[in-house]
Amino acid sequence: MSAFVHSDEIRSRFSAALSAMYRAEVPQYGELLSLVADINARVLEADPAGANRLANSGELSRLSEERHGAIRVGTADELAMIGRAFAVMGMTPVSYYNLAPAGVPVHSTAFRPVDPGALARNPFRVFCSLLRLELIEDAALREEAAQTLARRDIFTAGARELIATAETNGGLNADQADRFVAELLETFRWHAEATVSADTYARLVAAHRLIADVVSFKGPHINHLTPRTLDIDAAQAAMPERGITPKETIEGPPARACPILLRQTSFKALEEAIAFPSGEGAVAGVHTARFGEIEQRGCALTPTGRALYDEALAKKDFSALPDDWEALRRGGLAWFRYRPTLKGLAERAETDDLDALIAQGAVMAEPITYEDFLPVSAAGIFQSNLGAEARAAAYAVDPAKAEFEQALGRPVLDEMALYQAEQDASLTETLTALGLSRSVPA
Ligand code: OOG
Ligand code: NI
Repeated sequence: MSAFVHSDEIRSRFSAALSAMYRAEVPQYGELLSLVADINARVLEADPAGANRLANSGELSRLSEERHGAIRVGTADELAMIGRAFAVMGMTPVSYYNLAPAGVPVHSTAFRPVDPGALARNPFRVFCSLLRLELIEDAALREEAAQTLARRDIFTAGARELIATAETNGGLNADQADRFVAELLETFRWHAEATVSADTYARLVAAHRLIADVVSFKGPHINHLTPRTLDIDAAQAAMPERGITPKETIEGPPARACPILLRQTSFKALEEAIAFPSGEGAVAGVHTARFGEIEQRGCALTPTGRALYDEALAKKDFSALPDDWEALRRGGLAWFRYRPTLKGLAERAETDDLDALIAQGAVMAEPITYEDFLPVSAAGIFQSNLGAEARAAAYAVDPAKAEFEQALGRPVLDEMALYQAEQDASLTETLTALGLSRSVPA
C-alpha cells in the first residue's frame, strides 16, 4: 500500500520544477529571483517588527518559494483539463477577470490554494486566460485559428492518465506524483517551432499579438513567473544594476506605510527566435511573449475598500484611502485576521466590544494578504478617460463570465467570500479563546 502525497506537496514540487525550467529558459528570471532574495533579506534585517509580523501570519517561511505564473489557453477543453490538473495540486479557480475592456481578447481566472493552511505552505498561483476567438473580426482567420487549436493536444498522454488516476483514487502516490509533475511540466514548456505558417502568424499578430501567442504554438508556454518582493521600489531601482531594464512605472497603488492589494512591475518581453513550418523546410522568425515580473503584496480590501481603490486609481488620487491599519479596519475597508494576545488570554475580558478589546491590547488584528490579481488596474486609468458611463458599463456583470465557467466546467470562487470567511473564522476563534461567545458582527 502506498500513501498519497499531499496536494500541497505536489504543488510545491511543481512550482519548484516550473521555476527551474523557466530559469533555464529565461536567464533574466534567475537574475530577478536573486535580486528579490537579496532585497527581501535586507528588508527583514532592517525591520525586525515587520519580519515578526510575517512570521506570525505564516508568510515568512513561504516567502522564498512564493511566485505566480501565467498561461493562456485556446479552447474550452484545454481550460477544463488544466483546471483538473490544478485540482490535483490543491488549486481552485478564484475570481473571474474579463480583460476585454483592457483591449485584450481573453477572460481569465486564477488557480490557487484557498485554505489558509495550504496558502501558508505554498501559495503558488497561476493566472490562466482563455482566448475569446469570437472577438477575432475576420471570419476566415477566426476559423483558421479554431482549426489550428482543434488539432493540438497541450497535454501528454501521461499527464492525462495521471490526472484521471488522481481523480479516481483521490490522490497520487510518490511515484505517480513525480511522474505527474514531469508530465505536466511539458504543457508549460516553450516551443520554438510554430505550428502555423509565417503568413498565418503575421495575420494573427495583426488581429492581436496575444491571439498569435495562443494559437501559433504546440502548447501554452508559461509566459512569466513572478517572485514576491517586500520592497518593490527598491527592486525596481536595483534592476538596472543587474542588467535588467524595468518598465517605467510600478502598477497598482502607490507606495504606502500600509501596503494594500498588489503592486507590480516587469521587464519587457524577450524577442525569441522561432521557426515556421514551410514546404522548403523552416522559415526563421521572432516572437515576443515571455517576460519577467515582480510583485509586492499588501492587504486584501473589502468590496467597499476596493471600490474606493478603483475610484482612487481612476482619479490618480489616493487620499480617500486611509494609510493607517486601524482606520482601514474600523472603516471596514480591509480584511483582518484576529488573534487573542497573551495579555488578553491572561486577563478576564471585561467587554465583548471588539474595538475596545483591541484598544486594551487583548486582541490584535493583522491584515490579511491579498492573494489575487489586478490585471485590469491599468485599464481603470484608461477607462476613466471615457467618462463615468463607460466605466459603469465595464463594472456591470459580464455575460461572458457564464461562458467562461461553462468552459471551465465549474463556477469560480468569489475572492471576497474567501476573505470574509477567514476574517469571520478568526474572530469567532478569538472570542471563544477569550471566553466570549458573541456572534460575529456582519
Ligand atoms: C497574464 C496577466 C496577468 C498579473 O500578474 O496580473 C498577470 C498574462 O499576460 O497572460 O499575470
Ligand atoms: Ni503576472
